[in-house]
Amino acid sequence: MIDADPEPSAAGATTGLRIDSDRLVSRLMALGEIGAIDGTTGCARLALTDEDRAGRDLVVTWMRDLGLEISIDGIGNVIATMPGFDGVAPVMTGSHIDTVGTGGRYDGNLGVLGGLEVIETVIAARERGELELTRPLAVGFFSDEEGARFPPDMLGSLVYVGGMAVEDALLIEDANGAVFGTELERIGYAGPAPLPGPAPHAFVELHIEQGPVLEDEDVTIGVVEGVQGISWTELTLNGESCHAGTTPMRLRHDPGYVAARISAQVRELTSEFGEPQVGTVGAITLVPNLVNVVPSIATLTVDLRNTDEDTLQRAETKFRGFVATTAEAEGVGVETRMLARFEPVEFDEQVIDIVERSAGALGMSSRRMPSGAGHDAQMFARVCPTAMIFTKSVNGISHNVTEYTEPEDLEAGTNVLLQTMLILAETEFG
Ligand code: HGY
Ligand code: MN
Ligand code: MN
Repeated sequence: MIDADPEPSAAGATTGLRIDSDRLVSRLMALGEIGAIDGTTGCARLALTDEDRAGRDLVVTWMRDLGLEISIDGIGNVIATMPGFDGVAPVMTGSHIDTVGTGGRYDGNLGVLGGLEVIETVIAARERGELELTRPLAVGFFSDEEGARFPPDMLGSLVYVGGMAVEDALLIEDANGAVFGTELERIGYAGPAPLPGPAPHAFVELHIEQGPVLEDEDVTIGVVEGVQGISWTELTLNGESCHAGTTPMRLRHDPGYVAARISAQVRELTSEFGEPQVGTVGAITLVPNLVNVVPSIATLTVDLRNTDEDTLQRAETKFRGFVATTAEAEGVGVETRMLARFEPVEFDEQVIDIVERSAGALGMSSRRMPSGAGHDAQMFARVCPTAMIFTKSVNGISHNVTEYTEPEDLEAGTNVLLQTMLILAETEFG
């Protein structure tokens, strides 16, 4: 039994146990080689691609080597649990190993491999008789967290917690018409485990911050209190293609012009609303995309986020009004498709407090903060006490091949995860 003092002593939290950071970093580098982008330290493992399959196979091998019980469910989530606890609800950690197209080696991967490292450390301590647990620890990776290929993001964990029927999720198509369920079968990860999945005792996710705050303030650990609201919209603007030289401006119905105006307005809207409002037009495609042809179609995506739901709704209303007015003035038709919409999420105060005290007990500086990015933890917050741990991102960069986190910060975050999971295993929630 760990000296299960939920008040970890300053000497070293609940136990002097520490992770093996060399082993953690070597696994992160090995996984990062799968889908590696030539000439960079980045990698591309879009959900359900061959690269994603290869990454999954590697991590599942590591899970099996530890003797963990592995479940794969109907949306492709993989959860590995310490055996021998007769179905007692686990303390679960995890994240994702799919990446965006210009991804780094740490986004999501740290949460999965950090969780695996914690479990390996705990298994060894138990074998040495230094530790007893009343609850198992589990680590998972959840399908299609990025949503970059199959929107919405956090799809696997959303289905796991019952936020979307698996039947509906399996029908989602990517931009080329590939179907989620078909791709999942193709890579061999359509599993038998039931959905929604069983709620864990508690869930805590380790993740890189992906922003500049911890580095700017030189704080080691982010104690994440919640996740901001997310609104993803896809717009298809239908105009009329014509000759770029012969067609007078007054006769044009140019969706490319409307798309450009929308993109500029999204930026202006964030200035008008002020922080923390953010807005991004990440994808614009024109058809036929030729120098001397006024486009017939423009497709673009708009990502709006805010920590406050009412403000996010006001931003959506303002943006939609602008789209309607601008398109009408140009004689361009508009088709709208919501790709993702999640309200802001607040994490559990007790778990937040345990993360904060674990960092303090390990002598690490920490600060409370919201998450600007979406994470699988925001879905688990629907079914169990949940919070997150952030560790620094160099230059605050992520979703970029130069994404980097120093080894000592990878180690710090994973040791806080270790302590937090051990305390959660001994904590009963009201
Ligand atoms: O988009 C996000 O916030 C996350 O990276 N899926
Ligand atoms: Mn992530
Ligand atoms: Mn990401």
